[in-house]
Amino acid sequence: MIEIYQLEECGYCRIVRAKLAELRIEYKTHDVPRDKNDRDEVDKISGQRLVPVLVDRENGIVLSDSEKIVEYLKKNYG
Ligand SMILES: N[C@@H](CCC(=O)N[C@@H](CS)C(=O)NCC(=O)O)C(=O)O
Repeated sequence: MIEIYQLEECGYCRIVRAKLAELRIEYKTHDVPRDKNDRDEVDKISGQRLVPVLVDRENGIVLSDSEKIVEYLKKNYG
């Protein structure tokens, strides 16, 4: 299942959640700490500390940046 590292109030994360909903993709969320200094798990997974981050384990994909994530979802799940 697709996983998203995110914050509920983050506008970029909202864009990604909206695309997932539009494409009717099931996903699991991981809410990250507000302070990016506390986002060691995000850093370990993606090499940076901003959210959203998408993890698509089935396809071995880890993506950060909402625009890249939306493009990936459209191309692969649209
Ligand atoms: N260009 C990135 C921007 C992501 C971004 O700025 N995320 C914010 C949350 S909305 C963040 O993680 N900020 C942490 C910080 O800068 O301390 C995208 O489109 O995903």
